[in-house]
Amino acid sequence: MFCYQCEQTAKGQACDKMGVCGKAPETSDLQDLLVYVLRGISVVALEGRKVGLVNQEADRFVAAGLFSTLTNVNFDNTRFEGLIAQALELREALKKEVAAKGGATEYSQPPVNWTPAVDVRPLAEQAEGFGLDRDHSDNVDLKSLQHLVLFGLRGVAAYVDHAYLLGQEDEAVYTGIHEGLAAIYEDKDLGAWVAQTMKVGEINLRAMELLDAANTGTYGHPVPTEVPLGAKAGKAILVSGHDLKDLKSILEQTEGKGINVYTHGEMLPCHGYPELKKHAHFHGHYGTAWQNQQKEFAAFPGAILMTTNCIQKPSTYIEDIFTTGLVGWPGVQHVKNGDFGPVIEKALAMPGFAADEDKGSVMTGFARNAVLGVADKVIEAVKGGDIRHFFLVAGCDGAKPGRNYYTEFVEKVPQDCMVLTLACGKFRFFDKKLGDIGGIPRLLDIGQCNDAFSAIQIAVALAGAFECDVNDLPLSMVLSWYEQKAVAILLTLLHLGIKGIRLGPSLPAFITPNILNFLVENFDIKPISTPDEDLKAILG
Ligand code: FS2
Ligand code: SF4
Repeated sequence: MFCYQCEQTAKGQACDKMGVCGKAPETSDLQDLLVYVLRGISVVALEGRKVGLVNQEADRFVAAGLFSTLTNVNFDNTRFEGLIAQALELREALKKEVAAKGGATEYSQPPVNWTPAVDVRPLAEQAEGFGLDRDHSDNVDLKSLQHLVLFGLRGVAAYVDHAYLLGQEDEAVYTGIHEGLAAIYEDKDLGAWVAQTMKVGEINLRAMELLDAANTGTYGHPVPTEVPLGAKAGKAILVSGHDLKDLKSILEQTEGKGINVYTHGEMLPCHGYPELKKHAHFHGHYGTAWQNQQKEFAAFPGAILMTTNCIQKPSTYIEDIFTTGLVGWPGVQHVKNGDFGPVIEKALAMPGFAADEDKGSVMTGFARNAVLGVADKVIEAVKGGDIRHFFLVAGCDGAKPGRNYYTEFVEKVPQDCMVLTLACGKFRFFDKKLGDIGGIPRLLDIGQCNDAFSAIQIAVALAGAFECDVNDLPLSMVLSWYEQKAVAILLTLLHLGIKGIRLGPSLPAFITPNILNFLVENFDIKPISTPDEDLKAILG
């Protein structure tokens, strides 16, 4: 195995024996093989487009397949074997369709022609030769950009898949994914690869826009909402991951059954959506970020549903946790999306909370509509000097040390500055009482990592109001990354020309010193230092 796609990669270099996330070598190899076959599908899909053929099933499959390989989504080899078999079938069918339309009949790109050897060796063994360390090029900088594209596309694919499940798609995004996957079979120089990374940022912006339309179009625009952190006596279901549709199904299917539904991790902002919050038994939020789940899930007295990343190895609660959609862990019961009977039965059989627990509350629901609804007030406060600066402290949480920076940073942000946040990194400070400026809360939770589009819209609208460039706003971005959605978001911010981003807790292992220099020179990206130094540098 060779995997270096996330922030916690072994020794800051690569996981080559066992994933720090718990990914077994065979799983990693199968994921690489799946991506290899997906590249083949993408090559054929692009050939198809030349003759007017678009196969939606193949497009959607490539996105779902890529999302499956994102960090902490699926650890189940059987599922990957199934996906690879499905990918091979789709690829062959697509080749025939393209040929029938008068397109290519032969391909030189190896993944279009690869088939498993007909022998007794398990697929996982045959998958060994497809690791990213053997990838593409002897030029480490080219390789770095190629992997930046691939990992960014994994993030894009996550947004695409979420949006598709709620009926939002754009063929141009699928075409962009195919182009990114097929690009390694073209003769591109460094400049062309840089352009390809920006293209990933561009299609990701569209993918995030689709997801925003999907979520707000289906469940309404989030409104500021107080969310209890304690529990209500009674049976309980905990929903984690990011998927709003799964949560809605759970809420509908538990209606009148005496079960209270709780969110975990990135599901917290779901409490702000009118069509979700209207369910009286949608009680509150339990626990913190993904990396604390082993402790938090073990103490939860009800059933747990994992709708997307980030799943970790279940311990004592293995019988109480369920996966759905693309998530998988060997030995964990997997239920089809929307088919949550087993989860409900489990919750009813479990003790639930014996008594009410009051642990205070937090606010969420400050997505673009809510924030822009008070834009006049905000602009006035900036012009009047009451708000000096905005900080977007956003991104992933994670287990590695160094992330206390973000807690300390928010604690030290001066009283006349606002903190906007999104994604699971907020659990480092989400329950801090930061007060308000003229009635506007100083800490505004925009939503999940999936809501980065909302933050971008807020920034763009503020720039419009102040008639300046986003880079000239009194706004600084202090981001934390862990997995590949963060990579996609970063590429979108760069595509939009955003400069001066501070990134931590450590820089990606797949970025070479030359590529880092390029990013520093062109986008003024900075690694985080200490909260004091960074605040001093920003506020001058
Ligand atoms: Fe957090 Fe994990 Fe949201 Fe990332 S729950 S780090 O993969 O998707 O953000
Ligand atoms: Fe290692 Fe991260 Fe890859 Fe898991 S996803 S194997 S922790 S680099």
